[in-house]
Amino acid sequence: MSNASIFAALRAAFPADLDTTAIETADGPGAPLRYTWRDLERGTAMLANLLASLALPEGSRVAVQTDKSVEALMLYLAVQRAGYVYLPLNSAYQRHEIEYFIGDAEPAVVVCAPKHFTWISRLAFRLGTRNVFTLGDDRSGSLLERAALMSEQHTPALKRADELAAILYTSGTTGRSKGAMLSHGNLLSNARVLHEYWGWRRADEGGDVLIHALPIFHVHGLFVASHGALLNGSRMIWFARFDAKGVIARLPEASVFMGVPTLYTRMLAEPTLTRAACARMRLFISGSAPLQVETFDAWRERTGHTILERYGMSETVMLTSNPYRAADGERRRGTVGFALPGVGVRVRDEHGAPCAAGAIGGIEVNGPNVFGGYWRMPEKTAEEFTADGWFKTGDVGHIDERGYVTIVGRSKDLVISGGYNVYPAEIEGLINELPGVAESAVIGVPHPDFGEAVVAVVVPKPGAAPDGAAIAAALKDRIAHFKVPKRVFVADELPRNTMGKVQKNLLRQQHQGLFGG
Ligand code: MLC
Ligand code: AMP
Repeated sequence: MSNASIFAALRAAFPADLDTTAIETADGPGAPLRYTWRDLERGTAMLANLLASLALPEGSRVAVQTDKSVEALMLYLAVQRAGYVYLPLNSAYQRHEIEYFIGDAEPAVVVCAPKHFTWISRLAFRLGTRNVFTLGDDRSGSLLERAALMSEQHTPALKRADELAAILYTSGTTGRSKGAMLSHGNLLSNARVLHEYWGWRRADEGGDVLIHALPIFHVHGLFVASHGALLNGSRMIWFARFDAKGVIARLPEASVFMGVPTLYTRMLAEPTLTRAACARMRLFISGSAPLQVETFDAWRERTGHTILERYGMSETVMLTSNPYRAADGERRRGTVGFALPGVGVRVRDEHGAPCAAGAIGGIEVNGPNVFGGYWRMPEKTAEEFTADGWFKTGDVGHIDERGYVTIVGRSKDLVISGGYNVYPAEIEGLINELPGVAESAVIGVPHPDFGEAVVAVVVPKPGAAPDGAAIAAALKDRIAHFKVPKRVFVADELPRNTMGKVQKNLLRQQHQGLFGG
């Protein structure tokens, strides 16, 4: 059997000269730090040997909540190298959220930041996890201490394409997060398609250099960006945190940048973003949230570059992309481009009938990139696939005669704020538990920085007078802060239709000018 492991494919793409730079840090403790390809080879081997020494059952999950660092990327690669299942967790998640993920995924190993060890280890041991390690953003912690004792030789695990490689939790519309199960085949097929479609240049073709400034706990930073550079043997300039001025200062050394729209609007606010700064750049890619046409136009005007917008999901990795090569068509603003090679994208009406070109309906997809289902939720999985095996994305849009896909909305009740997904049902459930609250509605309203911002409207219980700021403060103790409403309004009642359903569209209209967006 040939090895279908994502790690094996990435390793095979390392340059022949392992002593050249693979990653250079731009910020964080000790920056600039230079990691060679040999460092990645050795580091991942030692970490994989550490995992192997734990004699974990096949298919064990390794849950990771750490700050972004090159060692954290190595840990991801080592989990793939050792053949286990990687489970990344947003570093903003708090106890309430972490408890759910560990309880649901039952990881054999948990790796956390040293500052969280006390509570996370207690929680993990109670939920049955045997191994808890720490990893700091400054190379501190028990993970690297233990790995340092391991051999630098490790034979990558042999994997079939359908074997599980990662679980990415996406919040559910009913409030319970679902773990999207991605296989080696899902990850590798998508990485290869993007490698070809976006024309990655190897060293002998001018050598792409990627600025990596996204978090590595989501599809965008972890798979699209990291796999893209690694599969091409390309150097990365590594930002632990996005910083508009800092990124612009490094553009002259780079050729590829990937970001969510907020990163583009923040860079546009900097006078140092000029044509000269972007002169060596080959490709700017945007995704994870809608790119405003104003941003698209302003970027072209200021830099001379046309942002390439693409569309994907945790469940499917990348689905569509505007063309890279002019011969394939223009990068059309407001669209997410064409279905990627090998990916099926179709639009269906509410009865499941095909929509004509240009007609709006639910977007459904299939292909080797589409996940196998939600972790331990077979009914939920069955609901999200059509009888003929297409995945219902929950996005609403249309496809024109040329094949350009446009997303016009979502049938799922979801807010995307600065590229992070927030599910109103989760926040409403927590608000409704607070004293004095009868009910609530959480909506997304236009926001100049985050695209959409989370806002809540709360109805008090009779005689109660809950305070909006106090509600937001109470939520900050419970959930990741990016999910906490930026504003909380108190109202006598929520608008409802004749069926009794809350009319969120009316609330959105009422508050649309809130942030001047
Ligand atoms: C941070 N905050 C946010 C926020 N990010 N609030 C709303 N939405 C966001 N996205 C809040 C924090 O909670 C904090 O609040 C305050 O802002 C400052 O925090 P910070 O950490 O200093 O913020 P900053 O570094 O400026 O972060 C902004 C950002 C970040 C845009 C750089 O959000 C980011 O990296 N977004 C990218 C997300 C991403 O990679 N998505 C890809 C998903 S994959 P307080 O109250 O604590 O002060 C996917 C599939 C696909 O969707 O197609 O790619
Ligand atoms: P996630 O669950 O974090 O993977 O988010 C996936 C969702 O992000 C998709 O279902 C879309 O709603 C949204 N999304 C991703 N890329 C784009 C894009 N380019 N334009 C609009 N929405 C996008």
